[in-house]
Amino acid sequence: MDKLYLKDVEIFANHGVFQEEKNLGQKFILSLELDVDLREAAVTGDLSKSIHYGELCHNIEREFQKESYDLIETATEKIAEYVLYNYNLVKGVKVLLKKPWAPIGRHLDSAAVEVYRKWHKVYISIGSNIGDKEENINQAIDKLKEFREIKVLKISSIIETEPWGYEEQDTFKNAAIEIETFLNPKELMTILLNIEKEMKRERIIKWGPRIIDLDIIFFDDYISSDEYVTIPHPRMEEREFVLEPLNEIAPNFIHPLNNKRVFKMLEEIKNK
Ligand code: PH2
Ligand code: MG
Ligand code: MG
Repeated sequence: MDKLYLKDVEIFANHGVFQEEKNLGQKFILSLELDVDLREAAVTGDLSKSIHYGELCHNIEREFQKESYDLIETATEKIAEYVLYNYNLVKGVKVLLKKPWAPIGRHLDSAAVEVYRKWHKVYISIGSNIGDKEENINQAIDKLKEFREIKVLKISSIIETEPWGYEEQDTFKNAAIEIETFLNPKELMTILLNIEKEMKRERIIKWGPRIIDLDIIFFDDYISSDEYVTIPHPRMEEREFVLEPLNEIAPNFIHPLNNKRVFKMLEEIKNK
C-alpha cells in the first residue's frame, strides 16, 4: 500500500510517570506512517482524495497535548486511534514516539515506542435456536454496533438451518456479518463472549441449544492456533450454516489455509 509520512515532528507535551514531567513538560518527537491509497489523488490532483499533511500535523499536535499520560505507550496508542477514527482514507497507521529528554540521569538519544494499528476485516457467524431467534441475532448485532472500535459493514440475510453436530434440538437461524475493527482477536473474542453472557447464553451440551452464538470465522488472513480464539474457525468449511450466509456477503474471500474461496467451499459441501 502507498504511504504518507510525517517524520520527526517536534511537540512539547506533559506525558510522563514523574510529577516533574507533568509540571514542566518536555520535547517529544512524533512520526507517522499512514497506509493510504494515493493513486486517485495523484492522478486527479484532488487533495480531498488524500490527507492534508499540514492539517493532520496540527490536529495531531492538539490531540497529543490535550491530556497528560503517564506512559509513552498510552500517548502513542491514542494518536493511532485518533488517526483511524478521524481519517477514513487511512487503512492503517504506524506511530513512532521518541522522548529525547527522558529523565534517566544519563545521556541517551531517545526512549521510544512504535505501534502499528489498522482496521481489520473480520467475518462473524451468528446463530440462535432458542426463543425469538431472529430477534436474538438482531440484538447481538445491535450490541456490536455500540462499540466505537467496531464498524458493522455488511449483514447477510437470516436463514433457517437444520441443527448440525447434535441433532436433538430445534432448527437454527443463522447469519453472517462483516465488520471492521482495530481490536486484536483476543479483545474481539472477549467482547463476543460478553455479549453472549449478557444475553444469558448457557453452555450445557457441546453443539447444543443456544440463545446466541458469535464465532469469529476469518480475521484478515490471520492464522492462529490460539486456545482462546482459533482463526480461521476450524470447522467452518464443513458447515453449510456458516458458508451459506457468508457466501452472500463475501463469496470471493479466500480461506488462508486451504486457499479456497467461500463460494467454492460452499459448492463443495453442497455437492457432497
Ligand atoms: N451451531 C453449532 C452446532 N450446530 N447447527 C446449525 N444449524 N446452526 C448453528 O449455528 C450451529 C449448529 C455450534 O456452534
Ligand atoms: Mg459455533
Ligand atoms: Mg461459539
